[in-house]
Order: sequence, then C-alpha cells, then structure tokens
Amino acid sequence: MNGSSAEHVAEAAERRWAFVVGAIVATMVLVMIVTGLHWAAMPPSRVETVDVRTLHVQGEFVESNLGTQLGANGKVTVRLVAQQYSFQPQCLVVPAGMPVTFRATSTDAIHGFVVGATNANTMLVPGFVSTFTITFPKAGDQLMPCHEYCGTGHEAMWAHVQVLPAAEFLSKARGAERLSCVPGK
Ligand SMILES: [Cu+2]
Repeated sequence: MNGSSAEHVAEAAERRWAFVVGAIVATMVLVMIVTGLHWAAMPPSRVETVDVRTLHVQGEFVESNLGTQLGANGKVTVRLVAQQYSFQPQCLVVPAGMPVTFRATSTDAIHGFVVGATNANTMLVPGFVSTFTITFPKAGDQLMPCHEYCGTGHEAMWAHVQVLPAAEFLSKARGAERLSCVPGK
C-alpha cells in the first residue's frame, strides 16, 4: 500500500465517523426541539400548592384529617403525608371496586409511592399536592413503598394498604371520621 492510498482510506474512515457523529448530534438536537415544543404546548393540567411550613398545624393535612374519609356524597378520599422516612398514616384502608381519590404531599424531600402492582403511583413534592383517583379491582393487603430515593432511610420507607371488600369498608367508614389501619387508632 503506498502513502497516498493509506491517506485515502484514513480520510474515508474519518468522513464516515464524522457523518455518524454528526447524525447523533443532529438527532439529539431534534429530540430537544420536539420535546421542548411538545412540553410548551402541553402545560400541566393542574397545579395545587400547599405551605410546607404550616402543613402540620393548619389546613387539610393536619394529623387529625389524615387517613380515609367517606364523604357525605359517598366519595372516598385518602389523605396522607410523606416525610423522611415514613408515611402518615402508616397503614391505609381503602375499598375494592369503588373510586378512591388520593391527596398527598411531602414535608421535606421528594418522595413517591406505588401501591403493590396497581396504577396507584405518584411523586410527592414538597409544596405541592399530588392527587389521583383509582379503583382497586380486588380486596387484599398491599405494600406501598416510597419509590423516589429520599435519603439514607429510603429503603425502610413503607406503608401498608388494606383493600377491603366494599361492604366491609362502608360499614367501618360510616362509624369513623377518618379511617386507618394503624394499630391502636
Ligand atoms: Cu421517601
């Protein structure tokens, strides 16, 4: 192989790699432009804020208002607070086969939870109220871990969820202002 043909091979290889790198950069820029435009065109549907400094002493998330509430209109609402490294209440009671609305927030770091293998799954961000409505298909006990790394005690951050048959839930909920399965409450 003489000098000029070796140069020719090297130049062709470099041109090929330059093309590959250029294509990767172009793809990444395109993804940034498309997602940027997409997000700008679709702002969050709702944002609800809460003051973390007064969360424990006034308003919706005071301790006595946490747990499951059966409203006069028959709506089921679960309110809970996450903090390093626990949920309050530590054990939730919900009915099967009825829509349940969760309302939750965090007092310190970003937390999150998922209930068993269901779609009950959200992030909890200090200063914001996360809410969603879900119907649990069947009764049974579920585990509810924190699924956002929140510090050294993260792996110990769990709650329990008791999904009760609707009739059993209703008879319990009618006799209590706020329901939870925390022992002694
Ligand atoms: Cu956590």
